[in-house]
Amino acid sequence: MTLIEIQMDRLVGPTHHFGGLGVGNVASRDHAGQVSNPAAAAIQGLEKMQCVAELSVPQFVLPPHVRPDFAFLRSMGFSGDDASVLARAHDESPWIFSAAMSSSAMWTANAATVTRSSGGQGTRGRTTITVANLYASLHRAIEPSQTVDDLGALFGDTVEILPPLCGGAAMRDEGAANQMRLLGDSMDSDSTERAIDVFVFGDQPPMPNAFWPRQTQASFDAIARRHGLSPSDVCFVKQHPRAIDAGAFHNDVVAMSHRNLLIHHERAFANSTFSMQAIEAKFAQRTASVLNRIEVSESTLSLDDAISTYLFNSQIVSPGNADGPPVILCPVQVQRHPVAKSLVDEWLASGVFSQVVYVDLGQSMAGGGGPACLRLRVPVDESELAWINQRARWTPRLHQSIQQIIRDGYPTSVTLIDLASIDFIRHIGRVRDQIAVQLGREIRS
Ligand code: SUG
Repeated sequence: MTLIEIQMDRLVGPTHHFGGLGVGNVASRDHAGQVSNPAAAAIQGLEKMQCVAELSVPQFVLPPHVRPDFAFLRSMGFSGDDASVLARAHDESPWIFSAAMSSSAMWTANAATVTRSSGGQGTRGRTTITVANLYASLHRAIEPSQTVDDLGALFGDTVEILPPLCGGAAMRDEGAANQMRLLGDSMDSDSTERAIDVFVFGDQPPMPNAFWPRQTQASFDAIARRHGLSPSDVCFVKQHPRAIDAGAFHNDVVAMSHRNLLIHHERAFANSTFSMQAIEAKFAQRTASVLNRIEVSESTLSLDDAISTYLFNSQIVSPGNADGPPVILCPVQVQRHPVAKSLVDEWLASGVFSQVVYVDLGQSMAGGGGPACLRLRVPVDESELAWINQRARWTPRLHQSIQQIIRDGYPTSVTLIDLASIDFIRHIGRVRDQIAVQLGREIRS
């Protein structure tokens, strides 16, 4: 039985703004303080979901997180009624204010690490999810509790959802953005897919000079253990410190994978030759098949150009209605870059992909998030698929209703000062709730 890989995207929220908050994220830094367009951002994300769903890939939608996080603001010492909390936080600590307003949960690849274990400890053959703690940055560290609720509402008991790792900075974890699940063609005797999970961390020496690595080896070690993964099914690989320094704050900025395909930049990994041999050997041993690994050299596409185009953050999906090679969804920035585009053309010509779709995600890209950042992949079997909350599944009808809510209620321009208005916050709170209702969620007052 082949598993189906559902795609799960969280809709961009109405407080989407350019706070410059992303640690080691050059796009986020370079756009700090610019005027954002939440309506355009949300429509761009929705249109990407449409593209995926029209390839007959099950696409699910999560509602934006509730923002601002008033409980967080109060815990930071801003007291009084909601209007005073807003005003004080905005005036006294724009950084904390911006974090409490952030729509960063839209980058769903960071929501969790997802495995389908062939190991022991009662998790065999079951999809297991650890919600990421996102401890590396303030605005993202406030995401996990709502994410736990959202995943529970979406999946019920269909998958096992584990709480974020505790342990503070030593256990900082950014989820599937640093995980590559590689799949062989064959199955085990009990119909479990043969797969290995590659976990990519950044915190061991030699360390980057400019930026703090966001993922620790210890966190992935713990996740592999709690998910019951057997050592023969996992590889731990270190990010290249120069990649982190150039702005590859997550592995999925310099490497992409889908089933038995791994495409990466020459400078994605430390000790690259050794690490890649280890992955290939483990993949061959575990899956009895050969990994299709494509390395893009620095002389072909520099690390800086890889990061500015987000080529490696393209989203790869296998259409549900056709056999054959997968489809690649690339940011339009790839199409505009002659070398990056010629690489995609080469991969199309050689049959690595059957089709390319260029997507305009300008608003998300300005915060450092491309197509792959916006989705979490979750493998499920057919009966499990039927148990997922179908109200949250993308359909043309859901698209229409959400699009209408965005057009009627989302702002088209936002800077930090706009977010300090209590009337504005009450308005966008109602708009966010309308979306949640469309997705089958109950609204708590
Ligand atoms: O964590 N940007 C996100 C981008 C996450 C991209 N995800 C993956 N690569 N999978 C981050 O840095 C920007 C927020 C701001 O600038 O206000 C931000 O959080």
